[in-house]
Amino acid sequence: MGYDDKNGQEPGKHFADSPATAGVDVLVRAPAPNRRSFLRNAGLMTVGAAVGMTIPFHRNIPPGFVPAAFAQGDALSGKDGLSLLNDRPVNAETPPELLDDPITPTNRHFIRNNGIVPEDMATDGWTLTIDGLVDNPMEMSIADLQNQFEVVTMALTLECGGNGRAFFDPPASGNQWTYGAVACANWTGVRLKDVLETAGVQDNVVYTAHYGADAHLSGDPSKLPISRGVPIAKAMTDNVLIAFQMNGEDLHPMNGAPLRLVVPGWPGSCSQKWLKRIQLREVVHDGPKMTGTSYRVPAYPVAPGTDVPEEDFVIIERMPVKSLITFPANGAETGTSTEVRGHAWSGDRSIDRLDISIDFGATWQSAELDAPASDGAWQNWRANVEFPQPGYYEIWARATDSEGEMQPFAIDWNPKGYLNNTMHRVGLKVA
Ligand SMILES: Nc1nc2c(c(=O)[nH]1)N[C@H]1C(S)=C(S)[C@@H](COP(=O)(O)O)O[C@H]1N2
Ligand SMILES: [Mo]
Repeated sequence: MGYDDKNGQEPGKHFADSPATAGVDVLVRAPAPNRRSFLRNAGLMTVGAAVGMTIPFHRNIPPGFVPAAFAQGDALSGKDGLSLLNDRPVNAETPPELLDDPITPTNRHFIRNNGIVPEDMATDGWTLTIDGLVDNPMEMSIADLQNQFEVVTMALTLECGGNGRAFFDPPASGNQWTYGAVACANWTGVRLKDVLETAGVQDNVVYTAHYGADAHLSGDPSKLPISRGVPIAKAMTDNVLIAFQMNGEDLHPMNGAPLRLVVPGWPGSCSQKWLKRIQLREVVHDGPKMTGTSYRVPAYPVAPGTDVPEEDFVIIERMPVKSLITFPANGAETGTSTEVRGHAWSGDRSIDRLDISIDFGATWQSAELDAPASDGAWQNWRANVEFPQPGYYEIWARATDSEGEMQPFAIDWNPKGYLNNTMHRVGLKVA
């Protein structure tokens, strides 16, 4: 489980701030010959394609090793302003103010990898297998999926189960996500439900098991980095997609090209990237990161720092009600009135109201709230606020969902640092 906790990041480091990488072409850069340079995580095919040349001795290159000349930056190529939390595996989040768009552009969609990205992400020749407890096991190309099933486009929110972990006290090990392991892109694909219905779901099925083409960090081909699943009832809902496009283009290599699952409203880990196989099972899936304490929380509230026995952990299903302020940015200077805006979401539910406070929670005003662009999309909101006089203010945002659940002020602590849905606060200097 050591890899699970791997955490060699530089908190808060802004990728775009690095003079070694900003706007510089991958080929002309000579990276510092340190260990990190040799351990960058990117597929050789990706690198090969990026530089347009073959690597004659490629067979000798160990798994996970990326040629030094191409080391830095390729993992985040095509991404804009993301903060790199870890480079092996690649984990990068988006500062809240860069998540301001109603639909998240691909270049601002976070990246959460558990292993080494596949070397071959070509659409041609990619197959998806549906097997296990089905009447007709299937193996389909991406073209087969497109031809045999209705193709739909939906805006869907993906949030990592560990988003907000950085604020746990005592701290929880793992990627120190702050706010930005969440996004809502337009995904195009076919409904998982339609595919499973064609395969014929047998009566005794309880759970799915998802398999991707990425490799374990150790390079050991007998190990998988992650293989999770969902209860069959969730898999059969209308907004779970097998997606081959993101915002109208091929999937970004780091977001699962050429094929992935998108399971909105549940921990992002359910949304297998580089999807190769879905197996239906008569028992809850037990793949890597399904068991133990991975993506699980204690079945009951615990005091911060409690040592909870493993058998008392339960699998996280829907993600809780949450919101984000995307404008103004934390620390911004404004005049005595400003627009405030952001997004709100709640797994498998809709948002009923979004309130904001400028006086540390004493009084609240409700924001204008849009309907979701589709079932499973976050909801955009905005409000105009007036400040009585210049000075330091905080804007707090608090969403309430369709079941009346409201964001808390304090973290509901759990050992692995999941599900932090506390209110987002933005500090402003009002001039
Ligand atoms: N094959 C595979 N799928 C995966 C992962 C992974 O490491 N490998 N990470 C999961 C996790 S933990 C999250 S939060 C989401 C992140 O999706 P993104 O990188 O497109 O933002 O992908 C999920 N799917
Ligand atoms: Mo995640």
